[in-house]
Amino acid sequence: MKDTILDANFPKTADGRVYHLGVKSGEVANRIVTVGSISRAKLIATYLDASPKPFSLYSERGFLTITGRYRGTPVSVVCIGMGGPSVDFFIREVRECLQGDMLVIRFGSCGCLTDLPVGSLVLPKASLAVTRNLDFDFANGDPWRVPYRLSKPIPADSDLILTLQRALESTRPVGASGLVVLNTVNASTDSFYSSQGRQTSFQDHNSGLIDNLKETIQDIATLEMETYWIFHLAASWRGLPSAEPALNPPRLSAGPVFSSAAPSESSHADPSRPPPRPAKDTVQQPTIRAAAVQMVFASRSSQEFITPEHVSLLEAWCGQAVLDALLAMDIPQDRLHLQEGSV
Ligand code: R1P
Repeated sequence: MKDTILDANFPKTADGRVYHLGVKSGEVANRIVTVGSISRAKLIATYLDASPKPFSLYSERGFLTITGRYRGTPVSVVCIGMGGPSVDFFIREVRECLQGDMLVIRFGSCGCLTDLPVGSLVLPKASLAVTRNLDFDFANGDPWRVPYRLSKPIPADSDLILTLQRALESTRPVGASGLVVLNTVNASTDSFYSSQGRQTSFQDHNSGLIDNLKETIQDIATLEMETYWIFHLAASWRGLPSAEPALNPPRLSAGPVFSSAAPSESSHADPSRPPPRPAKDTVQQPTIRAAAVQMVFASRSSQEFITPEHVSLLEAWCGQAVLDALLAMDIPQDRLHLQEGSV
């Protein structure tokens, strides 16, 4: 750490750089694709306009942010590494640097529980979390507790999914026959191993986990480690604190605070949850809208694993499609932070 940090609550440098991503206001766009690997981020960045030269910052904590223009529109590619805690840094710190709406597409890899072939592209309609129950006695077994917990699913933004599907079909390379799959459910886990049902030298009590997931979660298809946490934070965010004004004076009529559809009350009613906050009738709050496209790298049923050549083909195809989809999503001018020409 080189710079003095001013605030222990939301640590930032004197010039407003957030502590882990290292970016500040003006260096992140409202339209964002997030990935787990540096090479995937750099590949997507090759599609950005050459001029002006994209801004790039590799933070001391290993987050890479590349912000440029795609066909004239500001877009950011953010590489966050792996797992829910990285998502938490990413969403909260980028949100802190942004005004207006935030559109996030996660472009990542996954394992598949169904018979979809490797190389399939899955756009999950929802995601749930599978987390290790830390109170379970993993060393000795525990008759009183379950070793893994399943959360309620959180839906993706349906407009963003459809836009992404269209973009994938219109950028499909000649001869590429990969499936684009909708209407499945994803599970994001807190381990690549234990909570994904892999058998290792640890006593993980997970031999029945995948069968249990298939039995209890309708339409479950993919396992990875980040999507749920993005959807969860997107759906949990209630806009700016009421003391702060929205980006611009109200222009739109009051509507639902979230664009992501809330889970249906009948299927996910939670009596302990407070009633929804009434929409503010004077200010249209900004939103976080999120979706994901997941490349099936591993089939957990056939044990097949994708080849490096196939990964290259998919990354080139999807990399362009996610940018096209972000561009096709409308964000009103008064809900944009980085305007065209400002990067
Ligand atoms: C595990 O190998 C990693 O790959 C998947 C998982 O979610 C986890 O992050 O995603 P990425 O390909 O985006 O990293």
